[in-house]
Amino acid sequence: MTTDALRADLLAAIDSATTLEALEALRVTALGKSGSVTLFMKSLGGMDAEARLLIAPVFQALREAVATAIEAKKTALEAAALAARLASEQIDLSLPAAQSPRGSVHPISQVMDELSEIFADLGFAVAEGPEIEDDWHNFTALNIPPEHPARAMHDTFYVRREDGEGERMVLRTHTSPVQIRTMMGQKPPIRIIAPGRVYRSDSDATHTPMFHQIEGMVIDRGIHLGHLKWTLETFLKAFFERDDIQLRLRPSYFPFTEPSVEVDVGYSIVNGSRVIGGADGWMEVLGSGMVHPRVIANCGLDPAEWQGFAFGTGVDRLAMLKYGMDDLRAFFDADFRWQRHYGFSALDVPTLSGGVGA
Ligand code: 2NL
Repeated sequence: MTTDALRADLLAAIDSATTLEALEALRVTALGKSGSVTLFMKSLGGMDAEARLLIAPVFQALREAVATAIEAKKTALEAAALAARLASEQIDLSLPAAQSPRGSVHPISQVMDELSEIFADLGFAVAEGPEIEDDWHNFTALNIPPEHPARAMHDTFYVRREDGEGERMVLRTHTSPVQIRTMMGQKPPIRIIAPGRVYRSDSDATHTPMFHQIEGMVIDRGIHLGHLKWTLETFLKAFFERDDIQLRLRPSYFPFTEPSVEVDVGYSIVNGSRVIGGADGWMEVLGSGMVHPRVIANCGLDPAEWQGFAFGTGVDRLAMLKYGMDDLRAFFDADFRWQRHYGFSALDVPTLSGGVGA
């Protein structure tokens, strides 16, 4: 074959290659060790010097033309492959979200956000602390010394360190240690809420080993039961979004408050189930009281100068009451159908102006 014919054949084959693999096979056939172009180059060695001088530039031009054509085709095929991949991986960010699976805000998160919004408006900051606590912050500082019968009431989970060294820790049984840490760490006046996970070794239809609590505390000069009652009434009206909320305060006992007050709220029966508001009966929703002077002293404050009130309640229970769920365990089952039914839109941020749950 003449070099002109070979050149025409190879350039046509290169031009019609559709994949990088086919092009590479062509390169080997032409420019490889025993490729057709290579064989022409090798034949130069058998020529006399005069002929070689004449013919060598022709062969070199052939090799150059084929190599250049392969390189150009390779670049084009690679560009086409990239364009195809980009097209197949394209996401249309303007597609409506309703066409994709949607997440939702869990009712517990929603209620915690509502509570934060309501108490922020009353001047309370949100405080947080560790879920693995030491005995002093969870019990002793709260006027629950070792051997106190209230410790048995708490069904505590104990955490032993692997190395067996140091103090035995507990999973906090309430969020009160957060208030203890706040009193130790900053000067009054203090107005905080402490929402979060708490743990008790208890499990049945109405108890889960992990649940959510919110506590609130005010420490200032001249604080009395009247401040407590007004705050709880204002909070409950905002949370349940109605004005006909009736409170009944009953004397009670907690080691960390004196006096201690249990708060019942009036409910009415609507379509056979209890709804907060009205006065068909009373339901217990909060525990509270005046912070025990010994707790204030344990945190390094003078109880003659500083007084306070505190309260606590279950977030899961508040959510069930407000949004009409009847089984606590469904909260933690991660059942997508339940979450879709009871969940909230991520864009539905609670605001006082919108009615908190709106
Ligand atoms: C309930 C009752 C309550 C408190 C929590 C508290 C915290 C400190 C000092 C005094 Cl640091 N008290 N918290 C007070 C009364 C009741 O919770 O039934 N919780 C679910």
